[in-house]
Amino acid sequence: MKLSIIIPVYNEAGTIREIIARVRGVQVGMEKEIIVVDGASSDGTRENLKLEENFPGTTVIYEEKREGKGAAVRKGLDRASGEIALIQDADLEVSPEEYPGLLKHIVSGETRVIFGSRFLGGAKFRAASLLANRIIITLTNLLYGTAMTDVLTCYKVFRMDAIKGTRFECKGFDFDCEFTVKLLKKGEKIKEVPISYVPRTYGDGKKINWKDGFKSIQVLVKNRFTGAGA
Ligand SMILES: Nc1nc2c(ncn2[C@@H]2O[C@H](COP(=O)(O)OP(=O)(O)O)[C@@H](O)[C@H]2O)c(=O)[nH]1
Ligand SMILES: [Mg+2]
Repeated sequence: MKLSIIIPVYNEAGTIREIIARVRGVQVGMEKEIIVVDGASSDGTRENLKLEENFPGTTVIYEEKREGKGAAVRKGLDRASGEIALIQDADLEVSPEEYPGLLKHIVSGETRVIFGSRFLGGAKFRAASLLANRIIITLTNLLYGTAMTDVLTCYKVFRMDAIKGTRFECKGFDFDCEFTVKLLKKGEKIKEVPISYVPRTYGDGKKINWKDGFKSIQVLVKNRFTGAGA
């Protein structure tokens, strides 16, 4: 089996090499490939990626212009050759050392889709982010009859066959909601396990904002009332 790790990155020169090194270092009991998708970074991230792109098992896609995290993840998924995929942000908010704990539930055949839940992990959120996350989670559960505890988590791990035939269109941070609800609509059971999470600040380079929250809400509502599996 092979694990494809997709890393969307935009202007993370300070952390991109460290996160790649940590991803390479973690033992997951299967082959790994790393696919980095750079959204036309301008802060030295590209130069850092040049130093990483020739390592075996590493692919770097350089976008000509920034299209959003969702677009980057989707491009990465198109290139993935593993049976299992995992999304990894390029900041240091979550820890690659948690991969084995996430993967074991997929490898055992217990589930095809697993989310790392920051809420189950007891993470401390900043007030605005806590409110936005809670609104998205509550709305998801109300509209889709689920009991999810985290939706916007970056740690989404899944067998590629679980998304086969599913068409995604969101390009920004709203992709997280689209991904979640399209799988739910297909009848996929999403299992959650606790993960640790150390939020960074906008000063540290956080990019998600309120506009993304509103777009995400639209995606949740729209997909609830359009055709099954659409
Ligand atoms: N390629 C690409 N990556 C992006 C873009 N916007 C954000 N990212 C990356 O997506 C990840 C999540 O971004 P972040 O601001 O930390 O959002 P949060 O963790 O959801 O609050 C980071 O690795 C960012 O560098 C984009 O437009 N293009
Ligand atoms: Mg982040």
